[in-house]
Amino acid sequence: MTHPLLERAASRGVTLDMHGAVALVTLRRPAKRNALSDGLIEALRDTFQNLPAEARAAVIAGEGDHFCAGLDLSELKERDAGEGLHHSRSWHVALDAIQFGPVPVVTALHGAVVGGGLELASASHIRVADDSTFYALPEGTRGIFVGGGGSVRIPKLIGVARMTDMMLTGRVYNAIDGERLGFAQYLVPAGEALNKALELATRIASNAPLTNYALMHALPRIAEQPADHGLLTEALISSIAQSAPEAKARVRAFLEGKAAKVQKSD
Ligand code: 1HE
Repeated sequence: MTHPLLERAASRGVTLDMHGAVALVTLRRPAKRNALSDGLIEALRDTFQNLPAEARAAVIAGEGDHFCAGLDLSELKERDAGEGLHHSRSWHVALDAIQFGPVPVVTALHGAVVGGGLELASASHIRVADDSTFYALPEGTRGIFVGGGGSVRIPKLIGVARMTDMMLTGRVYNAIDGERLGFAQYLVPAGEALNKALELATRIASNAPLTNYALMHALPRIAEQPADHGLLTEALISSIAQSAPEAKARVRAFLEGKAAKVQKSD
């Protein structure tokens, strides 16, 4: 039986469909370019906090011509400082549920990936963009600031200077430049992002779960630790990962000539 919170999420515009071990999570508000209302943000949170146990990886996609137009500006009303703080924190909870949830997440990008839509994409682990994708942070020109974790996550992808430029000048990056700068790790022809994201997620789903866990939960924290702390954390997490029976079996399979070799890429 479906979890009641997943049913509520679907009624609010976030659906979940299993493709084998991959949970496909789709924003379904195309008439409003998947603008993120409070209801949609709560639905994303509930979905990622209640993924089916059989999910080993996830994909986020957007219905219609655009991935996501960011914050639902029609809900941007006068908030006092405390209300603004809690609104921003509610985005942090939802996007943390994606970045630090149970499984790696791939986003399939197309069309507008702007404002909060870019913040959402930045919380995932791999971004696949198609040729129609464009990236912008219109907050700067709308007199507001990022509030969904963008100031923490986006500089890690493209650097502080480029994010500052985007917000000060309203600069828009196209799909080719976006991949070159680090927004997306993959660039595919228009209409192909979802297929590529599902293909990658299926591959990720076959990894040893502890390796995926280490990549999601340990690597970003190690990268922020002082070097000597990071090296100790690395030693701890790598010793945990290699001790799993699955790791032993995979290494044995290679040594016995039963596992794939690393192939030179095209
Ligand atoms: C919206 C939104 C929205 C569209 N909130 N309703 N984000 C922005 O500043 C981006 C604003 N949106 C746009 O620039 C454009 O809509 C798009 C480039 C994304 C798409 O253009 P287009 O021509 O395909 O669609 P449209 O005709 O502009 O929009 C279709 C409808 O969606 C229209 O409503 P309608 O009732 O007139 O049909 C739009 O009003 C509506 N719509 N985007 C509300 N964002 C945690 S802090 C994060 C802060 C931010 O994200 S700020 C950036 C907000």
